[in-house]
Amino acid sequence: MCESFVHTYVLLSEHVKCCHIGLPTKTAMPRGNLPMFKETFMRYSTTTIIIEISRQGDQRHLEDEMAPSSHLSAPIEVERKFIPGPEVEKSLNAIGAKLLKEITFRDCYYDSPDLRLALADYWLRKREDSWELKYPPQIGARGLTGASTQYLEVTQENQIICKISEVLGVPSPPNIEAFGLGELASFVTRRRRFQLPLEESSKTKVVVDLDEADFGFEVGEVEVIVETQEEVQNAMQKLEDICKKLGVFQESAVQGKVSMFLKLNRAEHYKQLIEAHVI
Ligand code: V4E
Repeated sequence: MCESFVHTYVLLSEHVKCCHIGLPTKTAMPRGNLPMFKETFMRYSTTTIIIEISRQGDQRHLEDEMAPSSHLSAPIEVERKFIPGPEVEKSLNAIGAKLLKEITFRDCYYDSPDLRLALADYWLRKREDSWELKYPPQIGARGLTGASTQYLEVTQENQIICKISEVLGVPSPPNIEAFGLGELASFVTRRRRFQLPLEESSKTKVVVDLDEADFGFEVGEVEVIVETQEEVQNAMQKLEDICKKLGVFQESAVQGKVSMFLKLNRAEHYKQLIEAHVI
C-alpha cells in the first residue's frame, strides 16, 4: 500500500470520484475521507482505478500499485543484448537504420549491503540526475528468458519508493536517498542509438543501442517496447530475427554492463548474483 501516493491525490481534490469495475461508478468521496478511501481501494485494488480530480478536470490513472504485491502497468521493455562485432555498423546501414543520437551518461546503481534489490531482480539506478527502477513485469519471475529480457522501467520517484519499500519490507520514506542504500556500481556509458525502419504493417519501433562503458566494455542491445504481456513472445522473436540480420545472433544470453562491472570490481557480489541466477 502506498500511502504517500494516495495522499497526493486525495489532498489535491475537493471531491474524488472513482470508477471501478465492481464499484458503483462515480462514487463521490469528500475531501479528507482518507480512511474510507483507503478501505474501499484495499478491497478493490487488483484492477485499474481511475481517479478523477474534479476541481482540476484532470483524469489520472492510478494502477494496481495500491495492492501490496501488485505491479504497475507500464510499457514493457523487451531487449536482447549482443556482442557488437566490427561489421555491425555496416549491417545497420545495410538494413536502413538511422543514427538517432549519441549520448554519454553516468549510471550509479544502488542496493542494500545484502543485495536485496538485485537478488529480487530489481535494479535501482540514478542516470545522471534521474532515478530509474527496472524490474520484471511478472511478480516473482525473472526478467531474463533465454537470451532476451523484459523489464518495466519506472521513473517517478513516488512509484519507485513504493516498489523499493515493498521489496525491502520497510515503510515508505519521504525520498529515495532516505532508504540509505549503498552504491553497487558506477560507470559512464557512451551510447549510439540507431532506429530501424518501420516494417510494413507494423507500428513497433525497434532501436539498437551500441554502448561503450568507461571500464573498457562494449555491448549492443536491440530493444522494442510493448504494452502487454501477450506481445512479449512476438517481440522476442522479432529481436532474435534482427540479431540474425545484423550478424550478431548468439543463442545464449550476453552479459550487460552491470554484470561485467561486478565481475571486474565486486567479485563477491558477482558470485552471489550468478548463484541466484539473476545475472
Ligand atoms: C536489468 C538488469 C540490470 C540493470 C541494467 O539493465 P541493462 O538493460 O543491462 O542496462 P542498460 O544501460 O542497457 O539500460 P537501458 O538504458 O536499456 O534501460 S543489471 C542486470 N539486469 C538483469 C539482466 C540479466 N539478468 N541478463 C541480461 C542479459 N540483461 C540484464
